[in-house]
Amino acid sequence: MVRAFLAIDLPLDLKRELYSLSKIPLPEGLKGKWVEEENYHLTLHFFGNVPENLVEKIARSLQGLLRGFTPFSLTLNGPGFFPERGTPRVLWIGLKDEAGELKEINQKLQKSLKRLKLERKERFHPHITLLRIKELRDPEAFQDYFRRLLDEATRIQGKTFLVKEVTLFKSELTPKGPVYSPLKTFPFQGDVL
Ligand code: 2AM
Repeated sequence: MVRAFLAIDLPLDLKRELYSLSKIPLPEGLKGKWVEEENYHLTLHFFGNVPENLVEKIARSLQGLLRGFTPFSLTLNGPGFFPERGTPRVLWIGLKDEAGELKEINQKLQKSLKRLKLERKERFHPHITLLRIKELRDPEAFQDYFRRLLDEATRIQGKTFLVKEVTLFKSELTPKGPVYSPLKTFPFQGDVL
């Protein structure tokens, strides 16, 4: 079995900037794990554990659905968290998909998942996970922390980056954290403007 997900990897300088947000100290009563700098990505779909022979099928289908896309840019938006109600579990930075390319990829992906009889996801909210919250004992301290994060993130909000490819990753869970390695990369066609 392979734990697989489809994602957009990010430029190194952007990863460095995102990681700088991790320097804000977590308040007492908020315990979490900041995503490792090299691991930031924008998940397009999490396949979960799939048999090896299905990975090849998925890759062929992705090749087909991603054909025709040309490089496009995305813009960093502000931070947010999931779930919106109740105890926050995941803290992230959102993305503006101004040209609607992510939406289009997602629509094609959902059709392809249906054809492959794989589980689909109704809602797609483009984000880059920053912190996975393990324990939150003081909601007010979280609000303060989040306000500080909103403030700090204005530095990087509005930054754009070019998406030139999409990658099918393998995720291996180790005691030191997840290790992501590319299984297959799908470069977009055409010249970069
Ligand atoms: P995330 O973008 O919200 O962090 C690799 O593990 C990626 O797949 C993670 O970044 C995570 O999404 C997503 N992922 C991991 N486990 C998942 C699950 N059980 N359901 C949905 N997505 C998951």
